[in-house]
Amino acid sequence: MLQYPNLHNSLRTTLAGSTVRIDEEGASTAAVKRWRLKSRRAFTVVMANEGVNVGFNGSAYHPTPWPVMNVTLGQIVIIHVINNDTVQAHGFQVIHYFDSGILGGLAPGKCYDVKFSANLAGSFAIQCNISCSIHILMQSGRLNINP
Ligand SMILES: [Cu+2]
Repeated sequence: MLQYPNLHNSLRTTLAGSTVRIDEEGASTAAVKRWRLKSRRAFTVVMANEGVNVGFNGSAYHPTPWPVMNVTLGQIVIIHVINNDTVQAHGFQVIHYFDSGILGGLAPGKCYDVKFSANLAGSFAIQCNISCSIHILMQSGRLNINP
């Protein structure tokens, strides 16, 4: 039974305007359910060998580290990786969180979503982990997980 309809509507409004996700947690019974709110941070990394995005999001034209992604401990992190290079594959690896990298690299024109829960604070390198002609421009990405 809904005892606090105004509170409920307020929560609905809050949820509708944000990017939180609700995860069911633990055992539930007919009477009691526990919910945990997890917020998300989404980023896009474009890999390219021409135009404004050369490297990772134009890392060719920026001082390192680049790009820098800042999140808060406990958030769900989604990195949309897009390879706009028309001729070659590029790698994408996040130290600790995605050590394997995209297997075989990401082929030209392809996309890949890297998703994980930020459960360890620190600063983690993001880099290309396969051989490519602009490899040196793709070694200085950063993911900062802040407490
Ligand atoms: Cu490379």
